[in-house]
Amino acid sequence: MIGRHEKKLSLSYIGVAYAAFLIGTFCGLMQVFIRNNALKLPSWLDYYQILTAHGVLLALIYTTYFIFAFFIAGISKSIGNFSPGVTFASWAGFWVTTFGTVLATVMIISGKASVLYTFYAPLKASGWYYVGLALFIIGTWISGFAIIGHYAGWKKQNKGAISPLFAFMTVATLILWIIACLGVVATVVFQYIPWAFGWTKTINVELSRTLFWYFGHPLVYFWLLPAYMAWYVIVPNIIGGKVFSDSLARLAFVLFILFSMPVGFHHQMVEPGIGSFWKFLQTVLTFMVIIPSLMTAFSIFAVFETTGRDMGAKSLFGWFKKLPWRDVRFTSIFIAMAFFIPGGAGGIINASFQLDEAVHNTLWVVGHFHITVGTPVAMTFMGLTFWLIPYLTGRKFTAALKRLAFIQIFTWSIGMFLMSTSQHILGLMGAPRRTAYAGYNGNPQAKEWFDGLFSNHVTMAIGGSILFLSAAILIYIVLVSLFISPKAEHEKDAVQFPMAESDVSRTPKFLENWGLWIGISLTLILFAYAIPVLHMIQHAPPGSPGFKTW
Ligand code: HAS
Ligand code: CU
Repeated sequence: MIGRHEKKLSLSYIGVAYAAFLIGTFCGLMQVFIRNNALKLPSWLDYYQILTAHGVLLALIYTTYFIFAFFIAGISKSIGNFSPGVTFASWAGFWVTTFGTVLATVMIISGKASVLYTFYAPLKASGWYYVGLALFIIGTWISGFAIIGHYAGWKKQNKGAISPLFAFMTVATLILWIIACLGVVATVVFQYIPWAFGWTKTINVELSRTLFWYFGHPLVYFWLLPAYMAWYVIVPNIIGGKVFSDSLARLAFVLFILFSMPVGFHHQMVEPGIGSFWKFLQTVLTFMVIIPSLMTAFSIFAVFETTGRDMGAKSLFGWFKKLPWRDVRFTSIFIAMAFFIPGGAGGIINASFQLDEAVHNTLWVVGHFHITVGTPVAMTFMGLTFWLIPYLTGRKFTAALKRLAFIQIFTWSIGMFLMSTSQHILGLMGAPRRTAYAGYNGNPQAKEWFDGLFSNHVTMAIGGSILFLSAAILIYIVLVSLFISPKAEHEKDAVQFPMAESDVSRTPKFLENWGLWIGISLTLILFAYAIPVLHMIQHAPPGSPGFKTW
């Protein structure tokens, strides 16, 4: 049984997550209409302010809060409830993170931080915005260490035993997050804050971008890995099977710890000031980090097929029909996975040194992240929401809610398909990203390019509107399952946390040798970053003053 505090913590994280989701998706709706020239904003609101809010609230706040909700509920299920110390630290972490979130959001809404979610220097926000970001991260560290401490306590009591898969994956994801954040904390604390408050006059732009992307790439795996946890550990239970291979799943997560960090230059391919050797090296390492995703794809197909065959499927693809299509907890996540096939392929295109020249800074990249974080990750979180909230509140997920959930995931899929396809195609035609301005100064020839079925801003706006409709339905489902739906009276009606069995009998012990993996990870980071970063500091051009372009 989940404890009272774990339940409250998890629900508090979910509450903030969905508040951010509501405001964030509304900002997204406004954006597609501005780019379509159909919406003029009032003078106190501008495109870049909304774009910043959209990115920060959805990519950073919604994801992080949902992830912690999932971790806390799942870890208490897999290795038991928190001790008083862990509970106290978890609440402290929640409040520090939330204080940082509120501070940063207030700065964005008051128009003092329209610097987008990547906050590239020399754009300069109010110093309090960066303080908010720093507190946000420090809060997640406190919560993260609390969970790791809980895990360490379990290990001590179960000497020599291999930890349950869910707990292992939680710890791996948190280790990745903590190592990744070192870069963003370094730039925010030592570069942005002194500069924004006027204690230093200039900033080393190249260094700040490099420290940001050292964090920015593993950030995407901090979003992805909890979704993978659902794919590895939750989905097999829902379809009536078992984890395909415990060792394979653990190895995939270890590979993410090793190869997520030393690859940030693939976001800086076109930047001067980084030698092409170092860019190429990080390109190669980027291709290494694709491997655990391919292993995941293999493992998912394997679990679908073996489970289907156990249920009596005979022909080559007969197992496909045995999947529980009427269970929205499954169908939502299946669609999420399907979106990740083109999403991942697009990532491989971006990571290819030369091809990135064609797509960098275009709407293509925006299309890419809407079919990575915006669907595979977000829709997995939606699929989890459908049972996680009822599990925590003890309420029922009624037949009416199930029907609504199907409408919600289908509208999200259609909206995202329309929007992201047009974003990819528009991007290939050269439509820029990070800009409110979408045409080419009325150049008639340019207009023609943008008139195809999928290559125009109208399709993008239709997609965006369907997405907002879907978001509104989801918020309704969340509110009903939080406050209104009837309580499950009998134990058998109560919604369960579906966690699949995982056979650890053949799992090698060294996979849990965290010291080894952290050591190799840090070595790879030094190898990929030490020399180019040293060059950036030694041969830095004069630093840049700040600019407020909005
Ligand atoms: Fe990315 C830019 C490269 C994955 C998010 N990425 C971004 C940005 C974001 C983002 C937010 O190299 C924009 C940042 C900004 O604002 O500037 N990305 C990659 C690569 C991968 C990748 C190589 N990205 C992600 C994930 C994200 C994400 C995951 C979020 C969660 N990305 C890049 C690059 C850029 C970039 C460059 C910079 C571009 C530029 O110029 O600025 C890989 O990790 C992808 C590997 C994935 C696969 C897919 C495996 C498939 C699976 C599903 C199986 C499905 C099944 C269902 C079984 C190889 C696991 C069966 C269903 C049936 C229908 C049959
Ligand atoms: Cu990346």
